[in-house]
Amino acid sequence: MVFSNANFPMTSDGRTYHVELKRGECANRVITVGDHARAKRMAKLFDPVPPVFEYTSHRNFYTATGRYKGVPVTVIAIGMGNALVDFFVREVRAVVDGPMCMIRFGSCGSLKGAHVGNFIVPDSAVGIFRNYDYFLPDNEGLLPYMITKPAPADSDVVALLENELTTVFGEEKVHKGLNINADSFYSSQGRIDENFVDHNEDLFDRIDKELPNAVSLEMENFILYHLANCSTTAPLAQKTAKKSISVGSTMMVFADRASNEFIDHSIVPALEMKGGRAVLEAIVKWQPHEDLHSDVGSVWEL
Ligand code: R1P
Ligand code: URA
Repeated sequence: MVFSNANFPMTSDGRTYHVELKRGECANRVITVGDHARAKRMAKLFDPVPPVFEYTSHRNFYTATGRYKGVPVTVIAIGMGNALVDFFVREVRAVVDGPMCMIRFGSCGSLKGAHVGNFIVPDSAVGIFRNYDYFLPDNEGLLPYMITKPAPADSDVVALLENELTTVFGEEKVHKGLNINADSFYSSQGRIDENFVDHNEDLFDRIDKELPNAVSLEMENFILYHLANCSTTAPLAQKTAKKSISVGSTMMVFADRASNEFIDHSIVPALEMKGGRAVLEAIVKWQPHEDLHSDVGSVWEL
């Protein structure tokens, strides 16, 4: 592929560099997941018509676009961690006209009350990032982990998710609260690894004190919420400060950090199908207040 523009590389037919989608291949409603298998399972729930458009980029972003109950929707598997969220949000925003709704359907660890197989719907997220400077010899006055201020989800998206998931799984299995987005599955989620100096033995005490309403630990939501809150109305007409991405998320509890239980992976496919259907039901009910990307020439055109 030949790319022009080092600032935001694109092919002559408008494919972005990493996600590799062009206009008309991504819908305004997008569900992002970490795992390809989860995305492929969700794409099986799409309507039979039009046929599902599938694309895997050279950087392993997997996209499926189609319709669910007649509404255009995309699911994208991005892999893990903050950097991949940045690629996904920016490159997808660049090829879609109109307001967007982005929902992450992930997995997480739970801190209190939520058991393996339960669902979390975070109304906000903070980041906990390893403070690399602390691990250098002159670390006076530094802490080994940095905690950001919270970034909020959109209350309408949170309510849609909560409502659909509660209907399917029952109130006792759906938990709201603050999510922690760590930059590692290990050190900044308080896991002890004797092969490395991590200085994280008291991280859970710090979380208890500083983030008493935290319910979950995962690796993408803070960046997703942050970028959505920084979004503008470009590329339509001219750039304004108006936010153009509505955002929310839900995660299945894979690790109960209080009891030290981890999910039996044989139950994951069924849980993902049931949860995935609830997420699709939520996203198609999202109400945009402006025109969406034209159907004409798109992969979801009927
Ligand atoms: C770690 O196992 C991964 O699982 C969670 C974390 O956020 C991280 O990406 O989410 P996904 O299952 O969506 O990847
Ligand atoms: N994903 C995470 O990031 N942490 C967990 O404990 C489980 C899933």
